[in-house]
Formats: sequence, structure tokens, C-alpha cells
Amino acid sequence: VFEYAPAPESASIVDIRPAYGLFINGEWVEGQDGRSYKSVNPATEEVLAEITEAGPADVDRAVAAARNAFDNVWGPMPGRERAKYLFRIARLIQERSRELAVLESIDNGKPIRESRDVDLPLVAAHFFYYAGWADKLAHAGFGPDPRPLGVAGQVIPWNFPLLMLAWKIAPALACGNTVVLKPAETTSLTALAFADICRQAELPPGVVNIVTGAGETGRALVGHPGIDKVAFTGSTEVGKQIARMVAGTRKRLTLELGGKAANVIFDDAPLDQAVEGVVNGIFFNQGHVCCAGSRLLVQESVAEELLARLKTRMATLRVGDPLDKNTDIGAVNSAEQLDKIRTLSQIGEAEGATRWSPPCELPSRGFWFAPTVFTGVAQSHRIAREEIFGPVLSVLTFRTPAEAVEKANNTPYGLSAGVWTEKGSRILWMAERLRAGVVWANTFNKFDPAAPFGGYKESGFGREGGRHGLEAYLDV
Ligand code: TXE
Repeated sequence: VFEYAPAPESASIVDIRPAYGLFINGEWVEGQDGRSYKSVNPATEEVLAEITEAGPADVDRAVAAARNAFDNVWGPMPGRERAKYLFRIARLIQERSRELAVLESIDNGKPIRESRDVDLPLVAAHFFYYAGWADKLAHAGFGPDPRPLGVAGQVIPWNFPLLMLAWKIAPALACGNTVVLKPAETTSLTALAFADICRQAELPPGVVNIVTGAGETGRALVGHPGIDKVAFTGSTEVGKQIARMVAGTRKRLTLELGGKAANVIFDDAPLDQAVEGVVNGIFFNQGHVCCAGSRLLVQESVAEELLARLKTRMATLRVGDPLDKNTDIGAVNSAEQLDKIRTLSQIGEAEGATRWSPPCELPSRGFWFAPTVFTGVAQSHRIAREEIFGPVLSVLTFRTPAEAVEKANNTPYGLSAGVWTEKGSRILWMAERLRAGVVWANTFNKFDPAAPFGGYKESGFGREGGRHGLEAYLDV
């Protein structure tokens, strides 16, 4: 059993322990090969904690615990009983939401306003929503006797650490599956805090297991013969590797991968409202959003006016301390991601696009990138084709609705899109033609646990959220 050192005296609302073990079978345990890595605060580069790196033997233990819990406790438990635990978890998340929001902002770099007002309310909402389904699965239209799949291996990214955990764990548990979840290596802390919440909720041991580590741990989990389902959110590249690993096995798979969404603005759109939508679309969460509106498609007749207003608005965005309630753009999550954003932005300039950022003083330590817009972007430019996953907007123009659709769909991805127009008929016309899992009309980046979310094309397959999200965890 992993022994905790006491929390340092400086610990305030959040209790970050100096070192964390793995959460297996309801207990904190040491990793079997003694390896660990450091978790860093991206806003200061300070080391936050030492995190255990799970090896294959640890993954093995976690899967065995999940199997045992599935066979003997959670699988046979009536849905109404499972619901009680999920409601309890949801309430505990609400009670501890202030602490969890601060922890998320420290570990991930996102502004506290977002973790407090967006991430945490949505995390709780997902557990409430799926708790409500747990005793109603026989009435969900899947047939009279839907069954859980068994043990789910879940791998999540660093951009919405606790929210992605909720998207994965809540529906899996509601349906009667047990899980082994691996958070991203740069953002493990809220998943580990969630393990504490499972204990507080007296969730039976083994129903939720958290194994920390990087790609190697993820591979060990995905490739483990004892799991029945793999759920992954992350890069398209790793998603394809996982699809290859899972091919030829009995495992079910859902993938939620990258995006390059078009935010399409017509000349009749209310421009100030559209500017807010563009800002929210690309600068929310530093642009570390798979469904970010990273390509702005604006109708030629209003392009100049819209860009002028956008630049004025961008100049008001505050970049800095994630824990400051006035901050709009926090820290980039890691040095690697910052490097990727810088490289693609340099490529954008080299390919001939025009780069602009408002004057902006960035802190000397930590990982920062100023809000950036590229104009004069051609569809062939890499910044128009590749996911940058940072606060970088590429602007293209169009003349007709048909041209807007053609350009919006000219991407291997298909996760989301936005349409701004006063004409309801045009919204419907566009929504029918855009090849994207979500189309927002006169808004952007709006999420609801009752709405299915997921991609077309290389953005992956399967849906999370809503009744559709249950399908990924049931046999019927
Ligand atoms: O992703 P990875 P990275 C995109 C975004 C970003 C790029 C790279 O463009 O710049 O991906 O980010 C685990 N088997 N998105 O490198 O590697 C890993 O430990 C099993 C979009 O962080 O895909 C982490 O837990 N697991 C995206 C998770 O996969 C493996 C969110 C995601 O990391 C693995 C994040 C392997 N072989 C990045 N290799 C979105 N869709 O929202 C890594 N992992």
C-alpha cells in the first residue's frame, strides 16, 4: 500500500500530495517497477508532484480488479443501486467543485473562470445525467435486456482532464461496466482526486481503477487481453495506432480524435455576436479543444469589418495567471504543445499568410502563446489543414453558401462546425451539408450531457453523451 507523506504546509484549498500511487481495487498502491514522472504546473514550470508510472504488471492488476468487480459486484447489481453511487459521486463533485476547479487550473493551465464555470458544472452534470439512465436502460429503446460489455480500458487527453474522465466513466458505470482509466501524463491530478471521490462515495473496490503513465502505459492498457472495450480521446495519429491494435480482437472501440472546424459567418450575421463566437470558438481553453473553430470562413462582403472588430476584441483578452479570475487565456499545457504551436505558426508565415497578435506581455516563466490570427490563408496552407491545438485562428473567405460548404468540408476531419446567419432556412441548408458531428448555429463550443458528441471522417467514430453515448457500453 502506498504511504502518503503529509501535505505541505503551503497547501491551501487544494491538497496536492508530494507523490501519488496508483488507484487499484479501491486502494492506493505502489507501481511494481518503481518508476515515476513529474507533473509540472505549466504556468510556472514548478514541479507539482511525483506521479507513479504504471507498467504492464500494474495494468494487469488493475484489469484483474476491474474484472473481479464486474463479475461479482457491479455487473450483477441492479441499475437502481448503481444509480445511487453515481448520484453520490455527482453530488460529491458539486461539493468539492471549488477545490477541483483550482486543481484543474493549476495542473492544466486553463483559466479558473473556465474550470469553475464550464468544466466542473459539466463534470457533475454528466454524472447526474448518466445516473438517471442507470435504472432505465431497458426502456432506452435498445431492446428489453441490454447488457454491459465488461471491463472498459479508457485513455484520455490533457485538454479537459476531469471532463473527459466524466464523459468516459459516467456512461460506462451507468451501463454496468467497470473501468481502468489512464489520464494524460501532463494532467493526472484531477483523475487522482476523482479516485478519492470514489472512496468517499464508497464505490465498491475495483469498479474504477486509475493507472497513471504515458503512451507506454496506454499501449499496455489498450493491448491488454482482459478488456472488452477501448475508449480513446486524443490525437488522430494515436487513434489510428489504437485502431490497428484493436483490429482482430473481440474489443469494441470508440475514438474521438482531432478536428479543424470551420466557423462560417454570413454577411447577415449580427457581427458583434459573431465576433464573440469566434473568440469563444478559438481562444476558449487556449484553443486546446478538439472541436475548436480554428478556421474562420467569413463572407467576403463583411470580411474587412469583421476582422477589424475581431482585432479590437482580441486586444482586450488577458493572457496570464490561470488562477486570476480576470484571465481569458491561460498557459499552454506543455512545452511540447507550445513547440508545436510555434512551429505551425512559423510555417504559416513562411507559406505566405499574414500573422497578427495584439500587443501582449507574456510571463517570463511557463508556457505561453499570445492570441494569434492569420489572414490571407489559402486552403493549401498547413495552418488551414492541420490541427494546431492552440490559440491560433486561420481566416479564409467565401462568396456563396455553396463555396462555404465546399471549403468547410475540405478537411480530413469532421468533428464540429459553426454557422452564423439570421436566416433559419440557411442554417438548416448548411447543417444538412456540413460533414461534422456537431453544427452550432449562432453559437459555438456549447456542450450538454444530453447531446451526443463525436466525429465524422478522421475525427473518429462513436458518440459520447446522450442516449447514443450508452450504445458504446452496451450489448443488446
Ligand atoms: O496526444 P496523444 P498528444 C491532438 C492535438 C495535439 C496532438 C498531440 O493536435 O497537438 O494531438 O497531443 C495516450 N497507446 N489532440 O501527444 O499522444 C497519452 O498518454 C495508447 C487532440 O498529447 O494522442 C494520452 O493519455 N495511448 C485531442 C492520450 O493518449 C497512448 C486531445 C492522448 O495523447 C499512446 C489531445 C499509445 N500508443 C491531443 N500514445 C482531442 N481529440 O481532443 C499516447 N497515448
